[in-house]
Amino acid sequence: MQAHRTSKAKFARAIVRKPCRRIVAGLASADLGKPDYENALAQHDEYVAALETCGLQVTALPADERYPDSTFVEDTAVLTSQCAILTKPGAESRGGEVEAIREVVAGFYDRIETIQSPATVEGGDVMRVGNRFYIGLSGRTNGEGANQLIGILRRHGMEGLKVPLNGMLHLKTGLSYLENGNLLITEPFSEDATFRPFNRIEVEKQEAYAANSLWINDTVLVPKGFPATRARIESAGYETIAVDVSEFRKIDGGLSCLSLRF
Ligand code: CIR
Repeated sequence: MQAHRTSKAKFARAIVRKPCRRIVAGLASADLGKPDYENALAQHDEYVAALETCGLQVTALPADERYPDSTFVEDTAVLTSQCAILTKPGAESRGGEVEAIREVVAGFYDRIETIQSPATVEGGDVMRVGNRFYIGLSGRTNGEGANQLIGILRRHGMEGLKVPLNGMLHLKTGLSYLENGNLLITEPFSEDATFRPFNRIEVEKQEAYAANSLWINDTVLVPKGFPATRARIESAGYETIAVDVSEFRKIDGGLSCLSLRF
């Protein structure tokens, strides 16, 4: 693949869901403390404002108290230029979130596909590069899930490629495609031949969280507090907006997880 020849995505819309009070019970891989609900709400507002600054029309769904992690809408669907694919979260407590997003997605897409059990896929494991989708094999996305997703993508004229992960929550925990052939990359992937064709922008170990940055129409949202990564992204020619997502970080959430862009 010639990374620099991939078609450039342009997004017009985003779907987000307000954090619920039960966000304090969200899944967490490390003990970074519980998110503060009020702060999470304020940070979410700031995030939505940043999306709007990038020109997106944002559909904001109400909080859903049934699911503590429901603000991380990215994991519930893979939205492509051809179809929407509803996922099957690997985290049991998150299964019901997909039904809750189906109707919203149906308002924007005619063609809706669904990942079927026992397959599991979470959107955080799916990184789009033009018509190719890199799919992380994680604790949340299994081989059967990747296979089903690849089958669906093929039927719609796109392709998928599996990427084995080693202990990382999601693929996009450690990689973000910034379009124009530029890939933000962390150490576990630096030597991976799969990503050699890209212009790689390395994220230092101590700033690894900032590997989950978000390209939107040529601006890159970067989590607040990671100056080295922000400077590198700016050196690559992008405008950046720093967004404070520290409350979401406590439960392994980042910038990409908080929205579906299309
Ligand atoms: C979870 O463990 O499912 C949530 N606490 C965090 C989900 C983050 N989602 C993402 O990176 N796409």
